[in-house]
Amino acid sequence: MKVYHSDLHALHAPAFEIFDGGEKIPSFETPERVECILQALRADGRFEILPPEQWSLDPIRAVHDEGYLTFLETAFTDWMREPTDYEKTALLPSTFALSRRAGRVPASILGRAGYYMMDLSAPIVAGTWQAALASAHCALSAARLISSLRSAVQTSVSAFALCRPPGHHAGRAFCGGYCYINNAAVAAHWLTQFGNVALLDVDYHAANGTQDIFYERADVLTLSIHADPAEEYPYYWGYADETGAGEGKGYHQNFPLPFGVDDTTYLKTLERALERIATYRPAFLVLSAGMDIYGQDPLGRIRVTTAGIAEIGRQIAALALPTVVVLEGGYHNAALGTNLLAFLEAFHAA
Ligand code: SP5
Ligand code: ZN
Repeated sequence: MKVYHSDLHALHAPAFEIFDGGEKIPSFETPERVECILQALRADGRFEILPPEQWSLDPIRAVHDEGYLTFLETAFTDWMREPTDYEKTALLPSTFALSRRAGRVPASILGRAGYYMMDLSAPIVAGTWQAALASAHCALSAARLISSLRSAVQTSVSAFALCRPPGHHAGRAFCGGYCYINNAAVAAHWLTQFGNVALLDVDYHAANGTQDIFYERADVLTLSIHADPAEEYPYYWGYADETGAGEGKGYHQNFPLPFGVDDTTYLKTLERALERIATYRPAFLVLSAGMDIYGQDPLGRIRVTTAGIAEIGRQIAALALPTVVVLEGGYHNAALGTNLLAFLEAFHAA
């Protein structure tokens, strides 16, 4: 299986995040995550690790707001230019734009940070923009590969985008939850030039950014299985009654799960999601694959085992669709490689 990976991910390495209760902790989302995964992929021997291709900004502009992208690109430099009596390593706001009146973007860098950031777990550091771009390029390159192979071969094809930073919490005009550019959404939109796309998100957290981006579209069916937002981050999206709007009515589906669910319950829920995808008959599948559903994950409270993760992969692969697997979360570094190999096992070409 081909894997797209860029060394540039390491340019994004925030030293901290602001956790619950305002606690300043080392970021859970680290460059080491990718090192763990690469090590496992190399040891397996069946993966061909490739750098992403060059891309213009157009496919990213197609799903993100222009002002937001400019903010991402320039925010760190603008922040560094602000005179402060302390040393700056990252940009985070201390206010949030609850009313966020469309178009009224403050000139101040801190004002813009509050406008475009949904929480305190997506600090912008020196290399964030470059790393986020490279991450999106990995997803796009994987999408191009499966779109080109699809016409050439009979069997379904898959590729893995080793994306970091992750993307599914990033909406059209906001970052949050370690996410800046919505890699899976960028790939899914790019693929719509060839046919309809289903985007299934199995990360532990609700795919709020993906939901935001495609909520009014019928050409990308979005589904997310996750911990109940009534109890878990991202709290304000991911409820079962959010099913799309306008043209997109009926083309978004959330599957909130209570804390503590095991493999059996998870797989039953997955079955419902897969039935919906089968009915939709997409030309492509984009998978937002977060490994934080794993029972031992430090951020997760769902009890899926490594064997469960393998079965989830098998069930999804049985759709036999050309598939881009996009990495999202997963913070139990010691098990990350093993879990990802288990998940990808069924996607290797027969
Ligand atoms: C891509 C991804 O997985 N992002 C996750 C972002 C989570 N942000 C942390 C928010 C803090 C939630 N507090 C949970 C309490 C756990 N006991
Ligand atoms: Zn997650």
